[in-house]
Amino acid sequence: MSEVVFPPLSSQDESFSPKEGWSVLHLFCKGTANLDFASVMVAHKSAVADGYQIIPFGLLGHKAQIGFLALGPSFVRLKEFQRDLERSGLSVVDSYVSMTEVSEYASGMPKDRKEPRLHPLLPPSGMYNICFYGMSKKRGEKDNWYSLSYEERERMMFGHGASGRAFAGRVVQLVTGSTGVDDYEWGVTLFGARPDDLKEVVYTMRFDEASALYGEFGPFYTGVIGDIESVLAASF
Ligand code: 76R
Repeated sequence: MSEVVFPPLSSQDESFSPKEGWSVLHLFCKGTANLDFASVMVAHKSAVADGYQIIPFGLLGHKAQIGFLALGPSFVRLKEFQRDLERSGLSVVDSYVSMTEVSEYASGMPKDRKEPRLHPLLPPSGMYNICFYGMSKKRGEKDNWYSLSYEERERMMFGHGASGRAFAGRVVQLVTGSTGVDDYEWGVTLFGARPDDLKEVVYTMRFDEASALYGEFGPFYTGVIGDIESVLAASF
């Protein structure tokens, strides 16, 4: 039998980048006794120098101390960023893997509105409160989103978009697709001008048909975004 030869793992190999959009990794970490701030900063700087966006945030509560939203072309480079953080003495206690996408209900949007969905510039200016959670649409015996017609789903998603737009200037959503790659179907990252904007938008949407009947949610993480030095200083 001939031996299978694997290529070296490389972030330049485009087979590890989505054909459309970016790779996304949310990392939720705690500090270990070996935590080295300088080396976390080098990890951050080196990913940014490679053209990746890294958004650091200090997390509130017991689930984790510091979080990073990392996005860019290659899953390999995101993996290396994770490795660099772990070598710096951070322990990853939770995470989420996803990809940017244009929702099928937004596929009719003009190109200039789709482009920022695929390649967003984050965080949105003035919105430094962040929350994250996984979300799926229910596949129950009675309420099964995936057995509805496209027209019915589209009608509900238009309703969802309309109630979302009432939060223009206060909340921006980043919905990244994760069906088949992580535990939920989407990662929902919300950026809010004020912490209560996050609470209000999620509460309001609980009444949208699409969420009231079909929304299923994972654990929530909430934090505050800042530059890497101040987020480290606030977290440890
Ligand atoms: O992209 C667009 O702006 C078009 C309209 C739109 C789509 C297609 C939109 C707008 N969303 C879309 C898709 Mn949303 N969103 C959530 C949550 O649903 C909940 O109950 C809570 C989680 C919030 C708070 C929120 C906010 N949205 C989606 C999808 C993917 C569905 C699919 O593709 O099948 C999910 C899972 C989801 C969840 N949404 C908006 C908002 C807000 C504030 C808007 C206004 C536009 C914006 O700020 O980007």
